[in-house]
Amino acid sequence: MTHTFTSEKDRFEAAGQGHVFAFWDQLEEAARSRLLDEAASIDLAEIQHLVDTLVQGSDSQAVSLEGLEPAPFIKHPQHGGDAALWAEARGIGESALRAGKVAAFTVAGGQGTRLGYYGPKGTFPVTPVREKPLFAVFADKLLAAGERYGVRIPWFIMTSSVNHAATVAAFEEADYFGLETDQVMFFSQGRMPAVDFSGRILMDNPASISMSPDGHGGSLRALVRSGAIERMQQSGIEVISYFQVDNPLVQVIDPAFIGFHIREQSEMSSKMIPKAYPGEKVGMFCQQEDKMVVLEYSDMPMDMQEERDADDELRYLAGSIAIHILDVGFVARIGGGDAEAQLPFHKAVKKVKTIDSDGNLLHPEEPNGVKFEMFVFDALPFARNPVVIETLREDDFSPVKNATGIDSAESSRADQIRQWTRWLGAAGVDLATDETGLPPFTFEVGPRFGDSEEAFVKSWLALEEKPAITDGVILDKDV
Ligand code: UD2
Repeated sequence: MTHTFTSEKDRFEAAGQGHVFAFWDQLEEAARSRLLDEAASIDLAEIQHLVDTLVQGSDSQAVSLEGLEPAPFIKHPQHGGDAALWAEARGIGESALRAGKVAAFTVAGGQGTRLGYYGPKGTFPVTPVREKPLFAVFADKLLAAGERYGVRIPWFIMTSSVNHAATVAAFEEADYFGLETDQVMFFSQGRMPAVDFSGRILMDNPASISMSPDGHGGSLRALVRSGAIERMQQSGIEVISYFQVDNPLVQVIDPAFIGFHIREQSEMSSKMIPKAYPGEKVGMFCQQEDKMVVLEYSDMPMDMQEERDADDELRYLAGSIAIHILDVGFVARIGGGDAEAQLPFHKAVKKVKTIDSDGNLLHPEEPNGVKFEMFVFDALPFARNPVVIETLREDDFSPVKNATGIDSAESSRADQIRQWTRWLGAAGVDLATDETGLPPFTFEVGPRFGDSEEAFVKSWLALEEKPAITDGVILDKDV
């Protein structure tokens, strides 16, 4: 260890970051070894470059708007899209599913601080009656799709060092939510150190660097580094259905989406929803110099977000809801470190708990540091034939991000009930609702009873005794 310590200390001192080892003499053996591991994982040249460009550079965070145009997208049949084309895409996707070429992938490494919930976000209870956690909802959707297509769909879950052990423990405790143990693979994403505004690496405590997850864009590197991509290649998986951990409405397996991706020989495809209002806080799909890009709402001036076309529709209409299809070969290339296709880092200015030069803990009241994150949608400009398809918000997107109000547990529960109410209506059962489509009571439908209107209607019609839909009713396969 002495040799490693000497070489690491030299490396950090040469980069002006020698303070990382300031308390070395006072540390126990185990703490020294952990600190050395943390230090060794840091690419100091990369940090210096990020400090020069993002923290101290005059161009920091400036995003070019030059040549920006709205991106084209494939319209949903309910909004004038070509129904025959969608049916064809669905057929292609279903064939890929039956052939076992599709895996599901959830990014679940985030810290979930806005929600004020300190377990892994996937364990947050979301369904209205049984209060099933997000992971259970996704597992049921995978079971439903697996039964439909006669396959066992593998599920890859990216965690971070903050929640890896707790995530695995939650699956073990819940018997993998009905999935088989070897159907699920967990891996932890990479980390990046936080720096102060002068570029000094911040220490979390005398024995540890302040490190945080490297963003959902880190998933591409992590998929490769963890061996997940190799495992997919060995088992004949060709496409990955990517979604975030916070969205119980997501169609975790959507055959039409998969089909469009394959039909267009795309390397990365995405879903959009029309923005509800100009300032809605989602990224926007745009075209720039013939490349597909996503621009965060904070990077586009409000007057551009408010521009309208001749039909009085928002020009920058296509909101990103972070649902993608990724080609396994594409992830292998980008995540494997293709020098021509590096995802950029973005900076986030935050309050970072840290220590002073005597090792005393500081709890800053104002932002004192910068964290670095990659975003997965920054892979789009490197993808061949990126395709964007429209989806219906009410059938794909109702994230749980905040404790109350918009995008909260409450709004998401209501959106789930509205969806099941619409499906009941399609099956001929009209519930009395308010003007938003919400009945005055709570009930629940499990994905294995119905994970789409079509599947729901089929299950409902097959019921010999149809229950009255009242408060607390549960419709599910084994209920
Ligand atoms: C993201 C998008 C936004 C919109 C919205 C839809 C960005 C910058 N913005 O906003 O445009 O599409 O989602 O819901 O992406 N995660 C990790 N590791 C990390 C960081 C995040 O796995 O290091 C996961 C996290 O667990 C979650 C997802 O990525 O599943 C989204 O993270 P977020 O909550 O930070 O994204 P948000 O709401 O700012």
